[in-house]
Amino acid sequence: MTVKIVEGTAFSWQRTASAAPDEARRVADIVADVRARGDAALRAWTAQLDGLASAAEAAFSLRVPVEALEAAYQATPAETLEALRAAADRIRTFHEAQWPEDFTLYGENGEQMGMVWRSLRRVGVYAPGGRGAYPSTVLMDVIPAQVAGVASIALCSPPGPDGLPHRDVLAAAYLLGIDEVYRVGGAQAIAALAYGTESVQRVDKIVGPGNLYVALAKRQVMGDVGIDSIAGPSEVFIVAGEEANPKFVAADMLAQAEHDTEAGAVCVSTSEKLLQAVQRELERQLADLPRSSIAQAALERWGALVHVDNLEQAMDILNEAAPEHVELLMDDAAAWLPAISRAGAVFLGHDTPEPVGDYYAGSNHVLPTHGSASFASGLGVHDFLRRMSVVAYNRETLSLHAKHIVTLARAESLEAHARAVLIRGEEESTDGN
Ligand code: HSO
Ligand code: ZN
Repeated sequence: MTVKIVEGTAFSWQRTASAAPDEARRVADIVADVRARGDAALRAWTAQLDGLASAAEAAFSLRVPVEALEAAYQATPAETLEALRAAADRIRTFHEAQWPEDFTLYGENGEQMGMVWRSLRRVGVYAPGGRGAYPSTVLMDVIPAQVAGVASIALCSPPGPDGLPHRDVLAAAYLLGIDEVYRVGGAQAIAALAYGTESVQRVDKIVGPGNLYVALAKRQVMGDVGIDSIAGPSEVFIVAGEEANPKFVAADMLAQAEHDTEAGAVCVSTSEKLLQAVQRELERQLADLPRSSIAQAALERWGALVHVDNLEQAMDILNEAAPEHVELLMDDAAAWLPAISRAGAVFLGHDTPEPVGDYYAGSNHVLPTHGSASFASGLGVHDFLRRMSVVAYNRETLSLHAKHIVTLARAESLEAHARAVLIRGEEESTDGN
């Protein structure tokens, strides 16, 4: 396998997800069934798709008992728990710094206009099973919600062969104090969170990555409930200075590529010599990588080594691609930050490999993929808050503003709007003005 070296002028990276009409129809059926039949539908789909219950066990509880959460926690290696706890502390600190400020403007006629922030009341977190069952993602989804003051958090995750979600997912939930966990996955979980069933109370917003069925279901329920984003396969875009270490570049490309056969990894450089060295390093490091077949498939489809004439051209290609992760493996990395306008997260310098952000720095690893960094940002405290505007007038302010308000109301043929203002001018003021 060789990742080809291409010229920047010939390179484009359009990572749009392909339409999946058949799957979308299946998902629509599942969502409709959960809306119509509630728990009975959840059990039926869970039995069918996750092989959880035989007919005799058809009444299994959808909620995971707290004892099972505790048992998962106890069964998790101490060093894993210690690392999760340390990561959780750092993620909490980073997210606490994100709380936005309320503000009030005082107008010159005595009016007040402000903006206040309020927490969402109830949030659903989806944690994938199988190969994507990452406890680190549970931390990334739950902690911002907790920091934002969300009072009620439910977690859904598909059951494995033992009838329970992945042990480490349960352990991470328990560590964060989450005790409302359902062994339900896929489109049926998203439908349950969006519309509610007998067992699962509906939520205001759903966050968390998932497979194609989860992504399609999120798209279908969006609007009836808030959703974070539709996460696609992970991707990294590396800008390597001539001084970059090819071993580091290759290692960082593989760290993305091992996620998924659709993951993406690109390195752009002005040095053809460096790109050739990266090419050789990729081969060498792939050889003994446990997930080499996944990484190799990803590199074949979405891997590229791009030669550019100058770094300005590199930045143009980067901003056009709007990738999830950017690494600047350059001596003067920070100096190039102002040139980057469209990326999920940026990692500066030779010693900031992206896994630092996946696990430990404290920044969130739920980030916009597939070019959606052109309009979206990574998950954070804001995603669990709402803004409310607040306005306060007194009688004098109202009389001073009445003329324009009445004019605009009548221009829109809304006479009652005009009268709601005018009627106050005819009454004695009760507020001392
Ligand atoms: N790189 C993934 C997150 C992740 N990595 C989880 C390891 N575990 C998407 O940002
Ligand atoms: Zn990762």
